[in-house]
Amino acid sequence: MINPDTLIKAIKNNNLNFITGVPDSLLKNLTNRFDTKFKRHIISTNEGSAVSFAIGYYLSSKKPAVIYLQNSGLGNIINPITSLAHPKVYGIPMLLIIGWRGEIQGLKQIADEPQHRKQGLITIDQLKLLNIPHKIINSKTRNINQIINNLVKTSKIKQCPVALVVRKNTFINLSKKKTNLKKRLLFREDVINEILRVTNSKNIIVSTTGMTSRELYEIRKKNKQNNFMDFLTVGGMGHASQIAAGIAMNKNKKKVFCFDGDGALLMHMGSLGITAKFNNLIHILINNKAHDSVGGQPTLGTIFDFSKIAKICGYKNSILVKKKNEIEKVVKKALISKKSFFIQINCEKGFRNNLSRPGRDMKKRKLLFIKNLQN
Ligand SMILES: Cc1ncc(C[n+]2csc(CCOP(=O)(O)OP(=O)(O)O)c2C)c(N)n1
Repeated sequence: MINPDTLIKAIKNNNLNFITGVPDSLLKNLTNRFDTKFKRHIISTNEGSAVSFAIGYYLSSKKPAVIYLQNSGLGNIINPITSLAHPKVYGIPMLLIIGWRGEIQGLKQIADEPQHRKQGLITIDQLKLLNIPHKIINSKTRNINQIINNLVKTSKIKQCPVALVVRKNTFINLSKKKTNLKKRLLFREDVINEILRVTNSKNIIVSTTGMTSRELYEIRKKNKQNNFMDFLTVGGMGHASQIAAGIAMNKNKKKVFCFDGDGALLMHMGSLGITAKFNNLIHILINNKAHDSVGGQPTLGTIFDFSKIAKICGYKNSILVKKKNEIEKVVKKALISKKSFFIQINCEKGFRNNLSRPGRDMKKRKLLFIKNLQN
């Protein structure tokens, strides 16, 4: 395996000193080093925004920035890359570091979650289509220095984005930190448990990407409750609330919950103004102030009061909850309210390490969801 500091050194040897991006579990052993290794490291809210920041950085420093992302973030960067950074437009040098979920080895795709199947399959073709010169590395790659030197050189000569594509288990973990679920603290799983105590099988729940959906699935299983009215937004991070809004618009006699995350909400925060329009929508933001599902990197949730933002965006009711014993009361209030409702619940980051994963047949889940929604 590669020591993440070897790659960081290679990047710095090329005089690249600014790094930004959105965290990813596959890259976490690398990205968790950035705060101490780079003078400037900004955790962005969206991969497309990170690329745009990099454009501004280049224009004002003449130096390429480094942007890290999971390959699912390619969807978010395609617009600023194609319409701005591509050599057919401005031609902006930058180095992308992309974690390759659902990677292809030889002719086979390694097993990964359903949301990574298609994205994993097309990642390299997408880079080719975007004319992004790239290099794939894995745990056995030895000539990291040379690879980075060549990529940066190409980026500067061709005035274009270049990419380093990283396979699973490439970097060793230099962090000694262990997450410790201290009993008396409030975690996301406790929050979901509390909410489910007051909801019933007629309520629709749309849950966000990452551990929220896994925990919802797990709690349903443990409580032997059916989960046919739960829509798990396993991919498309940041879009759960709009899915909930689409359902709420058509099912206006039913209460539709969105279980959102701070990282996810921040990714497309403008949509708050749309969700706020639906009076049967209960938007619950579980704010653990981190990208907990992919390594616990901090988000702007550390400083934002989302309940105030939601109010400004048009939610008729918006409440901040900090204690476990307040959750039930507030959710009950939301269930009888005739106006749109936003609830921010603050909690700690951390999750059990024996969480199971939702089944893999997403089409079957979709059909069950649609069928149950009609009743
Ligand atoms: C477009 C995109 N970028 C990055 C990811 C990787 N990813 C999955 S979950 C997650 C963290 C989500 O953070 P938050 O919404 O705060 O929820 P938490 O994990 O803290 O519960 C990230 C970055 C992704 N799935 N999609």
